[in-house]
Amino acid sequence: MTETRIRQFKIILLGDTCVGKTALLNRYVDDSFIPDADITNGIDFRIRKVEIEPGVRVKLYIWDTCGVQRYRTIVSSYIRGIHGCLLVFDLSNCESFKRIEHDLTLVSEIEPRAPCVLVGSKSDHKHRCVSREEAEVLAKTLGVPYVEASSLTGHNVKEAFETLVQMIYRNIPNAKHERFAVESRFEPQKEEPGASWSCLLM
Ligand SMILES: Nc1nc2c(ncn2[C@@H]2O[C@H](COP(=O)(O)OP(=O)(O)O)[C@@H](O)[C@H]2O)c(=O)[nH]1
Ligand SMILES: [Mg+2]
Repeated sequence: MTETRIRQFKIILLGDTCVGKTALLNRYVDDSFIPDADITNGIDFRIRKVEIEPGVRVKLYIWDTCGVQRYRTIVSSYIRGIHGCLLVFDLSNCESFKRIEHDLTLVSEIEPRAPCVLVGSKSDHKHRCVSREEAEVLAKTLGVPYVEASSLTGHNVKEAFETLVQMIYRNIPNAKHERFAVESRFEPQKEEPGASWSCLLM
């Protein structure tokens, strides 16, 4: 009988406010899109289980941040202990693209070994201000993969998350032999796929 080992990966979504981080997470976990959903207050938390290769299942703990600069210190504390990061910008918002290096620097200072994936969100948008070429140049400079995705249509959302998951998996020494446990100060109460947990910042 094939042994199914469960690993736990902690992932964080970073990027400016309103770039579509929560929408990416909702699409990935629930396969849903809620137009004009509530703004993330502080930090939210979702879980999804995936099978990354036959017999190897991973439980993803995905932290969603609010993107507001004044929460930088709090967000920094959530970056500690992460295994990977999605750096999200909005293809129709140039300012959000300019912020990417800042977010990557934050991750590199705290978890230098954590792989990151650059995500250009809202690829369905008619009005783009960041071209694919510009984003690919930045990704190459930063040494990270680049994925364009739309939570509205669902295009490439799974690919964005699972590119990162594969990088994390390959990053773990002896990944095929070791059980890999997440170190988290906040364990969720519910553990079924799609479970949510949130921390409201006042
Ligand atoms: N057209 C389009 N709009 C999106 C997409 N993703 C998010 N939005 C919209 O962008 C706004 C901000 O999204 P949200 O996920 O709350 O951004 P967050 O602050 O980064 O979490 C909302 O009005 C969403 O409906 C997308 O893929 N396409
Ligand atoms: Mg949000």
